[in-house]
Amino acid sequence: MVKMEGKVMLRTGIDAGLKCLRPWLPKLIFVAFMGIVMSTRTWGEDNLINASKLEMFVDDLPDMPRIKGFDFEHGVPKFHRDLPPTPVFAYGTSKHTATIPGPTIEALNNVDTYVTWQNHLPKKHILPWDPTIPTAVPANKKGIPTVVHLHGAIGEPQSDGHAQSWFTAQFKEKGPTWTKKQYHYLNRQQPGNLWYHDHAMGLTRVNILAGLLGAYIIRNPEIEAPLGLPHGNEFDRPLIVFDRSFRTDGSLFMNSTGDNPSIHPQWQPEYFGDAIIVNGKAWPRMIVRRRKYRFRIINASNARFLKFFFTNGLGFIHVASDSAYHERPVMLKKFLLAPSEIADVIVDFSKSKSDSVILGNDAPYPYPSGDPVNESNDKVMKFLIKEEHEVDSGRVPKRLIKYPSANLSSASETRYIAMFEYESNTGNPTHLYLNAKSFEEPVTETPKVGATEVWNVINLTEDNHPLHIHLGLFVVLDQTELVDFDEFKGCMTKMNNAIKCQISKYARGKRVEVLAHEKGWKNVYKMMPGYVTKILVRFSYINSNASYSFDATAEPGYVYHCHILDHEDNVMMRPMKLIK
Ligand SMILES: *[C@@H]1O[C@H](CO)[C@@H](O)[C@H](O)[C@H]1NC(C)=O
Ligand SMILES: *[C@@H]1O[C@H](CO)[C@@H](O)[C@H](O)[C@H]1NC(C)=O
Ligand SMILES: *[C@@H]1O[C@H](CO)[C@@H](O)[C@H](O)[C@H]1NC(C)=O
Ligand SMILES: *[C@@H]1O[C@H](CO)[C@@H](O)[C@H](O)[C@H]1NC(C)=O
Ligand SMILES: *[C@@H]1O[C@H](CO)[C@@H](O)[C@H](O)[C@H]1NC(C)=O
Ligand SMILES: *[C@@H]1O[C@H](CO)[C@@H](O)[C@H](O)[C@H]1NC(C)=O
Ligand SMILES: CC(=O)N[C@H]1CO[C@H](CO)[C@@H](O)[C@@H]1O
Ligand SMILES: [Cu+2]
Repeated sequence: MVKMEGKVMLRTGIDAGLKCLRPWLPKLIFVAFMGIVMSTRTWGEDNLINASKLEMFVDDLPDMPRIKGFDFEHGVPKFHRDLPPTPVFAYGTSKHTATIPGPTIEALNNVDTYVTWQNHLPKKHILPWDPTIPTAVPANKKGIPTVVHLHGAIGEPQSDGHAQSWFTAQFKEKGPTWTKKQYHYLNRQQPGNLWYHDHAMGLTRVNILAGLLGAYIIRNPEIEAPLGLPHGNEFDRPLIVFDRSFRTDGSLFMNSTGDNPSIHPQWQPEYFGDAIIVNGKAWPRMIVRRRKYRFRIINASNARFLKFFFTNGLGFIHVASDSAYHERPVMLKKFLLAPSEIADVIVDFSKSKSDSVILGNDAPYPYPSGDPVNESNDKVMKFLIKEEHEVDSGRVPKRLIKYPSANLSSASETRYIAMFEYESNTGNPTHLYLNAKSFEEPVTETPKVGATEVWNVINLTEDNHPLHIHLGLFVVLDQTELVDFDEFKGCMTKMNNAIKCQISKYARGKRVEVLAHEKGWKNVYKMMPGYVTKILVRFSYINSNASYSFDATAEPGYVYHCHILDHEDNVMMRPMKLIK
């Protein structure tokens, strides 16, 4: 069942020797299995684990198997030494090798990857979901719809994992835009960090919460090897961070009662778990050598923002953000990661004055105006640093990779994207829309292939929404506070037209600088409440002047959406269709 041609060649990633193998490197083809590890449980609220009773830093940080061809010993997932095994949905190449997060897929620039994503999920979900929000429901009501999106990919629409391209087990039932079984990832884009995850209409938050996510790395040894960054499986590690709550029997807990149950029986506007999980373990520990490491940190939380720092003052050297390298490394003591944002950092443990250090988090939740962190969610993981000093082969060059800078005068179109949140008369959120439009309304964003566009994202809500655009990459130009906000919001609520509401009259408040480590090309960015964020979106490669190697105008097109999964599902998401 598992066909993995090219596995040996893909084994060591950035090996200089890889270069000469490339001409005959075959494509990587494999079948990904989405399955469940144990039986289902009830959705009740009794017997919740108080996560602060779990001792921290007792489990070793796992490294997910890499789809490159070595075996991984694997049992039923346990999120903590003192928790019973947890039923999850997991990706893997077989039921026995499935892990949460799923295996890390390593791809090479210009080497195509073909994946047949098979659905082996059970008939019933292990988490509560809500049929009153626009949701993929198979006609025979049997099986769990799923579809896989490769976040950060510049690829064909047929393999993009459109929310309506879902399918159930054995492809028995399919969503309206389903096109094919075998997805084709072109990997022509710049080297960087992507991740794959479920994207089924109305089920993304629960399918990802259940475990359907994993890392995907595109490498380009010719460009990356000369940088000399720490590399190899020991020193170059994905850290996939998310928060989860558990019952005493080990099962995942998600509230089955909505905060507005007469309208939406289950949906809540944000999921927060009270245990912080890294690579599938709650507050793990990792023994490190006294040298540099590279961590590709993916925030795979539904709604929790994370603000990372080291308790002993150790810094991070940011080398890339989302799927693209920075031009120059950026030194930071602290940084904020929204859901689905990726920080690629170098940490030099030889600079540590102590022999252990905790990676902490102090982002309030919901971000930015929610509760402060407490002593359980203010910690992420612990590093135990070996005593011996050693010669460090890894380095951080002064210059990384330069891509074309944002050129505002090349923009051919200006769009206004307003974020709305609606409330019931009890003041609880009922749904969120982009441009006051449901997902079903006809497509309004139709960029030309190769175009550069200005999108003014107007956040009329109280939350910070991480906006993600499929296919396109963008640069954040500026963030300007809206003055006389209530007046402007009143007009927008009535007319939903930023120009008629004279946005230029209101967008003249405080300007917030874009931080150095967020100035490069991104695919998710935090849209501040009460601000207009101007981004320059590019619908072409940044690493070459070639036009897309696929037909980006094909059906079913793409989407753009808020990456707080609970918002995306209800339905802060709109279609996007490229045109010629
Ligand atoms: C969990 O335990 C901690 C410390 O023992 C306590 O402060 C906290 O209130 C408890 N939380 C709940 C929800 O019971
Ligand atoms: C921290 O907050 C979470 C969620 O609000 C709660 O469940 C947990 O018990 C708190 N922990 C402590 C130690 O107070
Ligand atoms: C579940 O949500 C309901 C409605 O918002 C709330 O009343 C209840 O306290 C929540 N339960 C837990 C365990 O958080
Ligand atoms: C992860 O993303 C969520 C949702 O945007 C965000 O609330 C949380 O702070 C992020 N966590 C980290 C560690 O970046
Ligand atoms: C910016 O775009 C304009 C219009 O396409 C072009 O004339 C100009 O050369 C570009 N500037 C740079 C620095 O690339
Ligand atoms: C793209 O074209 C520009 C202008 O002709 C050139 O300066 C640049 O080097 C090219 N970029 C790549 C990646 O080939
Ligand atoms: C109505 C509303 O949500 N206003 C918020 C807009 O954003 C500012 C800045 O974060 C908040 O202070 C307002 O409460
Ligand atoms: Cu949102």
